[in-house]
Amino acid sequence: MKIPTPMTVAPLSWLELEALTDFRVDTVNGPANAQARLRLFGRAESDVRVTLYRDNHAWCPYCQKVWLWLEEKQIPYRIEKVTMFCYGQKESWYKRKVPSGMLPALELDGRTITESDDILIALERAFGPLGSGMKDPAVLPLRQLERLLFRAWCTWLCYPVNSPREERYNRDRFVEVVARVEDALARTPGSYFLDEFGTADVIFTPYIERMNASLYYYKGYSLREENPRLADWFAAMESRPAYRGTQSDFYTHAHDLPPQMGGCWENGEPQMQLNKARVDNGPWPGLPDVTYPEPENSRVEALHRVLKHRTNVIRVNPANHELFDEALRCALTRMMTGQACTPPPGSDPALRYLRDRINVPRDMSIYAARRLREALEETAALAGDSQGPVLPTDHRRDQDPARFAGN
Ligand SMILES: N[C@@H](CCC(=O)N[C@@H](CS)C(=O)NCC(=O)O)C(=O)O
Repeated sequence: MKIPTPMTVAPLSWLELEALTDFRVDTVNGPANAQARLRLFGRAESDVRVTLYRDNHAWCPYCQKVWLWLEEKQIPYRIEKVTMFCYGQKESWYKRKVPSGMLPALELDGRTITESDDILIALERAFGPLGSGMKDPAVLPLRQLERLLFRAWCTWLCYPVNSPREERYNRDRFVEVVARVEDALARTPGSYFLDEFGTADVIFTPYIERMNASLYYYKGYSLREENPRLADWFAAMESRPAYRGTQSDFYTHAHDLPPQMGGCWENGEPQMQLNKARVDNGPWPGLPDVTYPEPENSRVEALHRVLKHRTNVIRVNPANHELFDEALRCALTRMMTGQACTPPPGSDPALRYLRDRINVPRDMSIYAARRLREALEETAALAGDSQGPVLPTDHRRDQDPARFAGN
């Protein structure tokens, strides 16, 4: 008996796809977003005293700390984006400004400041603290605790071990420090580190987010699910639009961390294997990288972002451009209509090449990225099971911003 092939539809044209999205975002005065080059929060451009130099990929944790602070305080600022070493060549104009090339840097009334802590201290002097400030006696021990947690995380994640015993030891040391973080959070009635949201929360955010992602993926340990106070803290952070705009996802962190950290080491345990497969291949709904409800416009956001950059997205794909053009329209047709659309034969690795390179929040928000990855994967599966080229772990020059010039 002949097995009936599922009904599939023809791909929509680019014009038809364009008609399906009305996504608009005010990058200057709207919610925090990774695309903005200027943030005014309703103020005049002449009020801008600050320029933040941060990485193109919206990946750098120390940049996220300053970014979040500026967003929470609603300080008007400009954004200049710089390439990190592992993605490509550092811009020479930036090296003239900051010879080490390190990020972030900030210009405040024409004075250049580096080192994220010094930047926050200078910003506090100019604009007042965010809740309790950097040198507040309640904040200082929390800043130390954050560094302790950071070191315990690095020791567990970023060094190879010689035995399961050593692996367990590193895990136990990390879990001990997490228990101290839980105690610190338990000391206040609310969900934040102190009575009200402030600097301490901003300082913990970048690395707790990266710990949550990397330990889930490389160690099978779910920071957010195994620690109730941290779960509450995450949920409280996710209620803040400023955080949502800077928030990344498991997929992005799992693949962006190794080149930055000099390697992330899998422990090979069954839970780790399950988590890794799920982050890489789905199903993505329900992953503990995000818990606020999906916004209604996640698909139109994803479509809008692909349409905006489609020329480059097609140009940098290793596949034949015509083949990928059609395959990509198939995936977008599926995402927008829910109907299967069979892509041309041989386009499966090209679709997965893109699936593997959607970066949150650089390209789009968490839920938009999930929808797009899902559509790319489901569409690729109709053509075959060939994967794209394996993602490099010692650099990410496949993401060199120079290849996307004009974006
Ligand atoms: N202590 C510095 C650390 C900054 C830092 O390590 N920045 C990294 C990115 S996360 C960097 O700029 N590395 C150079 C590069 O990758 O291009 C701070 O707090 O600002």
